[in-house]
Amino acid sequence: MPRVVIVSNRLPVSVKKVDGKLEFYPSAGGLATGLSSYANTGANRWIGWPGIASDDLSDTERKDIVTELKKHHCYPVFLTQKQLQGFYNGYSNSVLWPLFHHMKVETGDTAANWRAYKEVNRLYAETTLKLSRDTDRLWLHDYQLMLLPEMIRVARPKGRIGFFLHIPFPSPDLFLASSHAASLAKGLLGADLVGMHTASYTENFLAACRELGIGIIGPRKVVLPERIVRVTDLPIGIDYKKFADASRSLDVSLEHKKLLWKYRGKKVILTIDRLDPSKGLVGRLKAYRMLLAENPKLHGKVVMVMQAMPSRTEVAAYQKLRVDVEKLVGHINDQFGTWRWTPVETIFSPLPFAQYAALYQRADVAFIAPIRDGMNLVAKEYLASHPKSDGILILSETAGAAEELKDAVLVNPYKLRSLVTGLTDALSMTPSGFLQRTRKMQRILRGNTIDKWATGFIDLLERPIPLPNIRITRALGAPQTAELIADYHQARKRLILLDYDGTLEPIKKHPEDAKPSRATLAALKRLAKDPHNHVAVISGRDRTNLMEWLGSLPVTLVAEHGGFIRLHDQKSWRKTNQHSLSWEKKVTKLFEHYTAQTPGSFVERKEWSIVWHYRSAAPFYAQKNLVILKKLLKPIAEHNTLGVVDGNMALEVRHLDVSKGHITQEWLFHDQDFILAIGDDTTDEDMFAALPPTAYSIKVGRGRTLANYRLPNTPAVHHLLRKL
Ligand code: GDG
Repeated sequence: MPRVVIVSNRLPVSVKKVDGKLEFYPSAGGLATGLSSYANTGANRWIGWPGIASDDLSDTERKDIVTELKKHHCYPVFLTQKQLQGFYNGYSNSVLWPLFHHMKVETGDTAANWRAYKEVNRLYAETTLKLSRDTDRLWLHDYQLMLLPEMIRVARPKGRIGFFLHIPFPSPDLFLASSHAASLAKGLLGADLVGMHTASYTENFLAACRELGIGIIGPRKVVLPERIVRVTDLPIGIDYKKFADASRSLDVSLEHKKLLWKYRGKKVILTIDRLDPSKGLVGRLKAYRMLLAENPKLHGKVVMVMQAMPSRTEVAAYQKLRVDVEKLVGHINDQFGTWRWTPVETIFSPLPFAQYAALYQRADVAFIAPIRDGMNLVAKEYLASHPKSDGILILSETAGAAEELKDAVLVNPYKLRSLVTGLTDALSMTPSGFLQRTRKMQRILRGNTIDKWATGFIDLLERPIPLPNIRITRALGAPQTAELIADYHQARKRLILLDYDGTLEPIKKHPEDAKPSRATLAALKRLAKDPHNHVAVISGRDRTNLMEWLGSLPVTLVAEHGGFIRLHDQKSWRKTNQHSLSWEKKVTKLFEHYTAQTPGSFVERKEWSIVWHYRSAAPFYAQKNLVILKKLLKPIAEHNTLGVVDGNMALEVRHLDVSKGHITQEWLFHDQDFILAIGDDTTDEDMFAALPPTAYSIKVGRGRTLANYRLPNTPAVHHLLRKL
């Protein structure tokens, strides 16, 4: 087995100085807790920062740290106060963290912080290269080290490099708003494998690469000129047994007994988090306050235990959060508390395992409502801590964990009412009423432990990436254009196939706004006038729409991606195929369900297909539900030979025998000596695929394609058409 070298910002063992003496202790936080059992095997190494600034250390102390850490297979990267300020507090936690959690970036986006981020990533790269061999598998972690894969790749072109992002990958438009988006994305693409917790995060990343024009984007991969990068979702698991068996330990059962006595007769609502703005602590307190205000009968019967481990205490937003949380807790306790009852109890410090494991066990309800969270291990640990399946979990639908734990009481953390309803529901349930749901979630967690996750990642890193079947597509430059024009003029029987939206007219937010411009009408009229030409506009639009806009022109119109045709010299339309649409009901129901959950999206029903448009929907919900919809549609599509096509901000389901490819094939029997086909989206790929190699096929814009040539945009298409 090749050796694995893990690199992360923090080591799983931290150092602090107490009364001038070095003390070593386990680091808190998701990654450290999760991977330490995997890394402690001795065969592997872990490189990272030991948690103390190097300015505070003498040479001897540094040596002592190196020696002690080596016993845990850990190797330190020493950082100065100044480096930590710019790289960690500045760029990582005041820019990347809020940006990736869809929160406002208020401070930190300065040139100096970005410089520090690059400098420290370089330091990690140098240390990693020094402490690893060419044959090692390098596993790099998280948002603090996004430039690291590329930096290592330059020095080690053949190295095996994996990267895992523990936080969400934001919606592409938010990510692309960062002036460093391209550097960050390219940084990640230095890896062979980029892993993230959920499919919607990987889709976001791929969409961002597509927008940036980096490589060719395939399903779960980015094809670069020299390498292929696999991009996959691999949700992190937990050490299930550790929590499930905790009650067998004497320490834990002692703590549990104490809690049973302390909270006798009360329902305990538990929150455990790092004290972090993304965790939604203020929202949870407000919801609890509203719950108490609306339900006097709960007074004295419930208690909220809020453990919030201080974190990133040098960042202003985190300092403010502590003040806000304490203030709100004070208000709630003043407003509702009595001498016998404190409605909210807080613990602002890390706890030993026995104490927080006991809290998990005692809690009737875990109230986990982050605003956004890569995964959230606490939710999983809570469920594992209830072997009798008697715990009730409230979970934000915006936490990565919600994609696996669908049976939790799901809440929308942006809506106070949803949080209050979640609490009310959870408190009114009996554990036995919730038993089946908890059991189901526990089964999922037992099947995906942290060990399986880690070995799964390394196995995937080992696996070769199959080369996709991609034709080489060149830009249609001046020499190619000249050749095309010469061929056009020599030909006597020409076929010109033009897509409409995105090809003749730019894509508009509302499809009805994309009326044909004067240039489009003039180009079509001029081309159609030549008796040697057969011009067809092949569109996804419906017949009425095409008739209204282009019906007066002597061009062939093809509606609904090949479902209907009106020939240039005829008035009426004909159906190109006869198929029953028995699948329609099922698909419509699915689409309608997810439209309700994706504000701004809508369903369009065409004669041959059903389309879910999400261009105007909130990107977070659109991306998330798009992934779910695709999964749910797969079996229906297979059973009914349907195509599920990713269009331009739209998902279309249609019969496979109805496509631009089929209609294109119908025409190819007419011995044309010149064929030109231009299109911009995935439905046009069917048309390109059906063409003979001698045809000129042109893809408009970026993205993977079967076309031979590429033009950048609609003005370039018009420029070409004018030359014919
Ligand atoms: C990042 C992502 C993702 C809690 N209290 C104590 C303590 N903990 C441990 C818990 C849990 C961990 O801390 C917290 O993990 P989370 O996943 O909830 O959150 P982040 O720290 O933000 O982690 C997150 C994770 O990475 C993994 O990929 O899930 O989305 O933000 O394991 O048990 N540990 C100790 N004392 C405590 O008082 N020792």
